[in-house]
Amino acid sequence: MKYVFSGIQPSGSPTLGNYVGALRNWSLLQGEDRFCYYCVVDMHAITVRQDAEALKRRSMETVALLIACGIDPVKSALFIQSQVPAHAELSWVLCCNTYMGELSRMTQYKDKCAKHADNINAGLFTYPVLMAADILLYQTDLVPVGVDQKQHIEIARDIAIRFNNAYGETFKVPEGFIPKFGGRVMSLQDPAQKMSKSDPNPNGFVAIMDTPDVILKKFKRAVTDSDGEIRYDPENKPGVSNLLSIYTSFTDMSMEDAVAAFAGKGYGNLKTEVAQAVIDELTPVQQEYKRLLDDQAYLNDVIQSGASRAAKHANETLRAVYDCVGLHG
Ligand code: ATP
Ligand code: LTN
Repeated sequence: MKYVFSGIQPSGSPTLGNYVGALRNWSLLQGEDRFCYYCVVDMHAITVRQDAEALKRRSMETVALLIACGIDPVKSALFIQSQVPAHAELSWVLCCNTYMGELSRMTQYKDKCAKHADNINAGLFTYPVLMAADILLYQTDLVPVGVDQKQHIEIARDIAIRFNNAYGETFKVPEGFIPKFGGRVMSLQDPAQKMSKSDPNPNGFVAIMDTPDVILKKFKRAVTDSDGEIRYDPENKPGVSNLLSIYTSFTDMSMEDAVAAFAGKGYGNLKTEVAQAVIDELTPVQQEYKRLLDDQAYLNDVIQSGASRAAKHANETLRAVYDCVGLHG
């Protein structure tokens, strides 16, 4: 059996970037010979100040969204991080086996410090260790994420290798799973920046829950260039290339076929076609999400059963780790 693990923070409303870079693959990776653990990482979210009630509500909304995006809570374990204490427990042991130097090189840490200069807390610094604990608890083979998480997967691998060398084979060394196109969906307003749900300009991102009108409007306003030719060239034509790569992700077309289909057409046509492909796929997701939110009893059952399945596997690894380092547990 192969194991898949991934996590999403319940902060803000998820975007097309989250969908294409991660969520879509989460559902596609569910298969006969793989068991998937999908986690709403609320403990990661508190590295940035949160309103308590809003955080609880958004964690449940994120669970509903994951199911609406095709995650089957019977096939996979879908759970909330804070309900499985082994994550925090392993994180402490791993913190004692991680160097300050390697953590201070993390680009997400540097970015977040710049964004939240009034709250540079220790949790922001040890964030990648908690993420390594998430992954390593489940003897994970594959971690489906967007490009921005590559450095965090690398440090999780380094921590696993170092621990195995020091204490004997304890952890599987995980691999990242990053899509070829769509691993880094760019902002519609500034195609040099990644699309981010925390972008203060809402025209930069499309939220999965945006209405069809809003989605169309945001794509129509997308920044392109002035040469008028539709081709894939991320360096010289970042805006158009971003639209093309979103289009291929939503239509399952190859980049070659997509470029051929738009030959001789204008940017206006590209924008409306991309918007339509996105609307077609997101409409049923939105309907299912709304239906699920009305069924809190079902969502509660899902997270309780997800947490108990996850805890069983996580506690096995944690016991082995405690034994290695000499803790009683
Ligand atoms: P923000 O967009 O506010 O920076 P985040 O990066 O913290 O949010 P999460 O919700 O924690 O986002 O990310 C969930 C998954 O979505 C991760 O695997 C991440 O790599 C992926 N992801 C986030 N933004 C993008 C993007 N623009 N393109 C592709 N994948 C993305
Ligand atoms: N750091 C990730 C979210 C995350 C995650 C994980 C992803 C926390 N734990 C484990 C994959 C595996 C983010 O900010 N996108």
